[in-house]
Parts: sequence; structure tokens; C-alpha cells
Amino acid sequence: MSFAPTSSSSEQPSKKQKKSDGEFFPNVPKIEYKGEDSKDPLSYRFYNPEEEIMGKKMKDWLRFSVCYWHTFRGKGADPFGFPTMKRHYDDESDSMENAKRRADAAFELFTKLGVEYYTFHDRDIAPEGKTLEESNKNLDEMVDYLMELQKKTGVKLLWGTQNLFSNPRYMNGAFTNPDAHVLAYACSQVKKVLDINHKLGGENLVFWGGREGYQSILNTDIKRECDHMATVFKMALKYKQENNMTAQFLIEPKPREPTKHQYDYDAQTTIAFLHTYGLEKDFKLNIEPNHTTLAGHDFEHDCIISSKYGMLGSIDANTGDPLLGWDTDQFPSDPKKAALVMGAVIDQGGLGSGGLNFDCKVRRESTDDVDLFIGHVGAMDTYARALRIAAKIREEGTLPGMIKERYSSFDSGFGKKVEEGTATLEDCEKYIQENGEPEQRSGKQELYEMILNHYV
Ligand code: XLS
Ligand code: NI
Ligand code: NI
Repeated sequence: MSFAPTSSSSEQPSKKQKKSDGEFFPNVPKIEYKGEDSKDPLSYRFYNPEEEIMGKKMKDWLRFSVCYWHTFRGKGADPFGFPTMKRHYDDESDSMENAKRRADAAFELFTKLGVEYYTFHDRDIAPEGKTLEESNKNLDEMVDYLMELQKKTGVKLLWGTQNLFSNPRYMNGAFTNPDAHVLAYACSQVKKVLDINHKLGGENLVFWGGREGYQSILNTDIKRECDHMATVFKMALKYKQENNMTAQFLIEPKPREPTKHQYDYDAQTTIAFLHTYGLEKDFKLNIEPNHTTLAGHDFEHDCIISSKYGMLGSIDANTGDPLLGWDTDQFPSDPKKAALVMGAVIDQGGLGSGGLNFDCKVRRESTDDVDLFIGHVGAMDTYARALRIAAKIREEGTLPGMIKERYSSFDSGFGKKVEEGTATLEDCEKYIQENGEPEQRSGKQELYEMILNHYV
């Protein structure tokens, strides 16, 4: 694809640029849908927000969201190297002025992309102070500022969350820290995030337990730690209910990293945890495909399994790299994989209050401002194309029909009795006495794969 880069460093507006000077990304236009034949990387080929697919607008199926941390706080540092990116709107200071300028740039990006949602951690939007009071004061000032930007642009908050993993105080965990003092600090942060999330109209609230797990089983009382985590969730629920808050609570599973073992290992483990502690009605899951693959599953696995159990609340729509061992948080670019995820979303009738949040960062080597846009445009188009593919599969019905047929022995007679839960072991034995050896039935995996490719 031919593309003239628009932001070599010599073309960047000077560092002294004030927001009154106008745009932060002057070389990026409002991104428009130009159709499949477009060769312009700053256009959508598949994402046509108002177009209806299976009775709903594309934008309402997809509910795209930009994350603040990677896109506006990430600078390309990795475990082996320093930051590589300079942003002209970010003087890298901890000042409130800088935080506000960053927010202005962020809302310009959201608006130009045509994304209606964003997400943040408390510490992404406002500098952490020396005390909790100071941090909360900074947050309050920024929340007022963000509220104005939300009003001006119509962009909404998909979810807020609390950063309980960066500050050294959380090195041994937050809700699962062996020290009650640290737990209290973490919970104070949760309380504040509940408040600001509510004030900004956050539709969900995420708990990701980055350090809720262990590095060594030798120094860890697993049962007490899991009990404490559940107790904190109950405190948060109580506060939510008492204050008439409506945000859907979401837990984001991840098997490891930064801890060696994280308690919210994957979707099934987290669902079991919620049931164990009687929390299953008050929480859903926020599934991140890159975490799913880190847990040893396929990209789509956790989305599908949580959806089947009515627990898929939202998606952190990123991807990993099979050759790298960590959460590389790449922008998704595989429409076939994304189509399996969108299939789960269609089958459950949409994401409800959730969305497709790009918990993604441009590569460390992608240092131009415009790369931030290209990453999102490509990922949005991947999911828009995936929605079209998944819808077509359902409208034509070949694959769903094949699956239905595969299980048809459970639709009547003996099989139906099994599904209804009324069959006994004696019935099973009698069935075999009457019918003998089952016939071999091919799984036909290659046929399924071939047919899926017809749609991609
Ligand atoms: C980290 C997580 C994190 C959560 C929010 O791996 O994906 O970014 O989404 O705390
Ligand atoms: Ni995430
Ligand atoms: Ni992640």
C-alpha cells in the first residue's frame, strides 16, 4: 500500500505548541469509511459505523474503545530497553498541565478515529501524589477536565480501573498482600476509582489482578489470599450498591505476568472462583485474547467459553506474538481469528455495556505519531471485517447447521432424555443392549476449516 508518512520528527509541531494553536495531529484527517478498494491507510475499508449488520449498526456491535495507558502513557519501554517515543504534546513531566494537554491530544485522537469510548487506570490520567489525599486531589481536577472533554466530544468512558501493580507498595500484591496495611491502601484506591468512574459515567469497572498471585508458593498462603480477594470484591459491591452505582463489574483474567501464577488464571478458573465465593451474579469477565494465549488457549477460547456461560462482559481486543513469551499487546490484524470472537459476540446478542477496548500498543520501533492512528485503524478494520464474516456465516447457516447436525442424536429419543437429565445408567446400558456398537462419525475438521475460509 502506498503511504506517505506524515509525522517525521522534523514535521512535528514544536514542543512549545499550546493547545490553543489547534490540532495535536494536524496531518491526520478525520478517518472516513472509503470501502474495500481504498488504498489509504488512514481510511476504513470495512468499518462503516452506521451500516446495519444483522439488525444493528456496526458501531453498536463493535463499541470500540481506546486505552489511555498504552496510547497516551506508553513510550516504547520494554524489559530490555528505554522508551523510544517522543510525543510533542507530552513534556514528560508530572505536572497537571501536562496531564491536561495529554487529555486534549487523547480526545483529538478518539474523535478523529470516530471511537466512542475510552478506558483508563487512575494513575494514567493524573499524577500520583505523595499521599492518598494528594493523588485524589489530582484525580478530582482531572476528572472535571475529562468531563468537559466528554461533553464536548460525546466520547464516553467504557471503564475505569485502579493501578494496583506499578507502585512498589504493591510488590507483594494488593488485595492478596500478606500485609493488611497494603490491602487497605489498595481498597482506598478502589473506593476513589468507583467514585470517579461513576462521576464520568463509566459503564463498567475492571479489576485486573496483576500482582494477585504469587512468585513463590513457599511464602504464600493461597487460601487466605483468595479469601481476601473475594472479601475485597464484596466490599466493592457493597459500596457500589450503597451509592446507587450501576457500572458492571468485570474481572480480567490472566495466567501470569508480572506474577508467576495469577489467581484469575483464565475464564474457567475465574468463573469457578466467582461461584466459590457467591459472586457470580455481580461480575462478568473482560477477556483479553493475548492473556488467553498466555494461558495456553487459542486466541478466541476465553471469549467463547465465557460467552457460553453468560459471563462475557467486554473484550480487551489485542493479540500476542507466538514467538514472544509475554503480553506483547499488539494491535489485532487477523480477521479470521477476530471472526471467531465476533461470532461469540453476535451469538450473545452484543456486548451489552462492554466493548472492544484496544489494550494495544504500537511496537517499540513504530515511533511516529501517525502510527498511533494506523494501529487503531487497522485493528478496527480487522474487527469490522470480522463482524461481516461472522454475520455472513450465521446468515448463510452452513457451519451452524453442520454443528447442529453433529449433535442431533441429542435432539430426540434417548439423547433427549440424557439432555433433560432423566436418563439413568441402566437406560444407557439398555440402549447399548438394543443398539450395539455406535457407528464411526467423522469429526470433519478439515471441512469446517475449508468452509470457514470461504467467508474470509
Ligand atoms: C495487563 C492488563 C491491563 C488491564 C487493565 O496485562 O491487560 O492492561 O487491562 O489493568
Ligand atoms: Ni487488558
Ligand atoms: Ni494485558
